[in-house]
Formats: sequence, structure tokens, C-alpha cells
Amino acid sequence: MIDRNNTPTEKAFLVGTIHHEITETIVTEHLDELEQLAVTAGAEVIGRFVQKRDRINPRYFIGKGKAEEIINQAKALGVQLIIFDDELSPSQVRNYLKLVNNIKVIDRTGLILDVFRQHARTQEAKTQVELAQLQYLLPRLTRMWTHLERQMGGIGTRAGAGETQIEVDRRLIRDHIARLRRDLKKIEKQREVQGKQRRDEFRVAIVGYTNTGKSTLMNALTGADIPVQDQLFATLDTTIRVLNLDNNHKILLSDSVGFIRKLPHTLVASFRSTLKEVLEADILLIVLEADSLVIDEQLQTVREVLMSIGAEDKEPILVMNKIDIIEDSPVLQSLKSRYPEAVFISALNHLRLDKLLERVVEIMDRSYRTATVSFDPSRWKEISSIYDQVEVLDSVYDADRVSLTIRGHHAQVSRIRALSENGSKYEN
Ligand SMILES: Nc1nc2c(ncn2[C@@H]2O[C@H](COP(=O)(O)OP(=O)(O)OP(=O)(O)O)[C@@H](O)[C@H]2O)c(=O)[nH]1
Ligand SMILES: [Mg+2]
Repeated sequence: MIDRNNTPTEKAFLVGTIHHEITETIVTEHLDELEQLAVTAGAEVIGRFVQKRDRINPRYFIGKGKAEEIINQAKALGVQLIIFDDELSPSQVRNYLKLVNNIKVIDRTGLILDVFRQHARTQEAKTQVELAQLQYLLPRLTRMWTHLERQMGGIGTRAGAGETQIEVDRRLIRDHIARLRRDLKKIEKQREVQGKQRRDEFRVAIVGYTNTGKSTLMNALTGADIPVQDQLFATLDTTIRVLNLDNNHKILLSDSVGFIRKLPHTLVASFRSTLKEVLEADILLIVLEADSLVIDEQLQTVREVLMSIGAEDKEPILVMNKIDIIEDSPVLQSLKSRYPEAVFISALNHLRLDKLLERVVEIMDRSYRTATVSFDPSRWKEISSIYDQVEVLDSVYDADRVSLTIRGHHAQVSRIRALSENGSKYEN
């Protein structure tokens, strides 16, 4: 957990809007999530405003009268932060600052970036978040955000400094962005070197909305020790573990950063290297929360993010997690009919994990190939290493030739065929 003891908790108001696509129930869900984000970032939410809107007010997003009412209440209650669930343009933020200069006005994107910044632990995650945050801030630099050090603070920083520093800050930020990009390129290169050694392995990536239990599942399946918390974006890095499903089915399983509605584009772009494992996976385990009221919406979000990174064509397995919470209730039955293709599990209670792994094996088998390869006996080192990589169905050892019938992941079988002498052939 983040130690925020040295910063007094900031009081915050949340603002959501109802319009033709968003009903009051959905707004409540969205604001619940926004509140979870705000609390994670170290704020205390003391009020919510839900406003109907037919059209967006270009100056304040909501009507000016309502904007003033919120600000007056915020002043009266000592609120330092107003958080919009909808995206505000840089000029809308500036207009709020003209109305009040000692209360910060941010949107969901700004808040998500702030949570990421607080949770980043590794150098890679820190660099990625910093890049995304600076790109977000650049068009939004105002007297509220002036002075580089302070704007890097997000929640916990003060509003209302002078305006003269802005141009200097812009230049500093641009230089800094260029440096961060170079740093990330270096980190990506290192990853590529590590990745080459694993190229042929069958890869399964756990993906999904944040807080659905991805890391709990990873820990349950592999004995990894990834911190698990009832908190949004507890995980920002990728962890990879080898998992032997049986003698002939070995996979590399990965757990990584979760997704959320309106995940900032700058974040998705700068987390490219973290999400690489997802891009290179053969199967995606898409984890959903059985007790959520917005499963469809969360699945839709996950699909959109996957599409935006180019991973939409991967074989998916829907994993309905946390069934222990809804056990024996009619909800479970209705979910089963709504998502007939899903595997229903409880990662926490290790329930039905075998069913999930059976599904993985089924899909692996579909992509497996059988081939016969032959080698000169003098290449005994290569021959014996084949036994470690794939299943050997049959072997014939002659004085001048060793023939093996092998079965495994198509990438591995192809590579072994390439090493073998002429005459190797595929059987299926
Ligand atoms: N009841 C129940 N709770 C679960 C289950 N799986 C995970 N949880 C809880 O859900 C919360 C989130 O779990 P994590 O494993 O951290 O979820 P995550 O998807 O990795 O979350 P982020 O990394 O923050 O995106 C924790 O409080 C877990 O204990 C489950 O099967 N049943
Ligand atoms: Mg996690």
C-alpha cells in the first residue's frame, strides 16, 4: 500500500452525467469505480453530483449554473478536488480555474494516471507512467500545474501558482518526453533479447478488467507471489512463470496490468512493452468478475483495449471468476446461460481450476503438430534436447540414423524440423 501518511487526505467531489446512452444506474456504477480510484489515489470522497445533460457545454462541460453551484459547495465544505468522470478538454479545465483558483479540477484520465504513478514500482513501469503523464499534461499546463516538480505530484499537490513558468515548463517537459522515449526503447530492446529465448514456447496471457482476480489466478496456478489487493491497478508489471500442465503440455503463463473503462490512450501506448506478452500469446484468459453488475461493459472494454493493441485475433477463453460469492444463487445459472462458453472458477478458493487448464490443453492440442525427423547419431546432444522440448511418440535408432516421431507446439516442431536432415515430414 502507498504510504500517504505524510500528506493530508484531500477531500473530493465526484461529478457524473446522465445522457442518452448513460442511465442513472450506469452512472452510479461509474461513480462507484471513480470513487475507488480516488480513494486509491489518496482522496476522501465527500460528495457526488449527477447531472442530466442534453448537450456538452463547451466552457464547463456541464451548465455554468451547475458548475458554480458545485464550486460554492466545494468551498463551503473545504473540498480541494473536483473529479469529473467524463473527459474534460484542456480549455474546460482552464475555465474552471478562472472560476476558482484554489480547487483542482481533474477528469477520470488524470486520476487513472495518478493511481498508476503511485503504484509504479519497477523502473520500467515508472518510465512508462511518467511518459504517459507528461503527454497528458503538456496541453493542460496552466498556472494550476506550473512547476514541473509539483505537477508530477498529482493528488497531494497545491493549486494556484504564477503563470510565468509555463513556457519554461513546456520546454522541459518536451525534452523529458524525448528522454523517456529513448529509455523505453532501451528497455524494450533488453526484453527482445530475453524474449528470443522463449519464442517457441506456448504462451498463455491472463488479461482482464482491473481487480477481477488476475493475479490471484496467476498465484493459484503457478505458486507465484504477486501481491494481491482489493484495489484498482495493484499490478503494473508483467510476471511470467513456466507451468507444466502435464508431461507434454508446458506453457508460459503471464499476468500483467489490468484494463479499465477509458484507459488513457497515452497509457496504453507507453505500456506497449509491458503488454508485449499479451501480443505474443497463443491464448488469452480473459478474467471476468461473476459478481459484477457490469460484466458486459467490462468485457467490451477489455475487447476494445485488446483491439487497440492489435491482440484481438488471439484465441480467448472467458474465465468467470469469484463464483464463490454468488454460489448457489440463481445469478450463477443465469450467468451460465448468458456466457455458455465461459469457464466458471474461484481463483481464491481454487475451485474448478482443473476445468480451466483442461480447456487450455484442448486448444494447445489443436495447434500441435506431429512430424518425423531424422538425425545423424553423432548429433546426440541435439537429439537428447528434443526429448525436453516435445513429446517423442516413437524412436528408431539405427547405426547411421536416428528417426524420431515428435509431437508439440507447431513453432517447436518447425524449428526441430529445420535442424533435422532432409527427409523429415509432417504427419498432420
Ligand atoms: N471472493 C473472491 N475474491 C477474489 C477471487 N479472486 C480474487 N479475489 C479478490 O479480488 C481482489 C483483487 O484480486 P487481484 O488478484 O489483485 O486482482 P487483479 O485482477 O490482479 O487486480 P489488478 O492487478 O489491481 O488489476 C482481491 O481482494 C482478491 O482477494 C475469488 O475467486 N473470489
Ligand atoms: Mg493484479
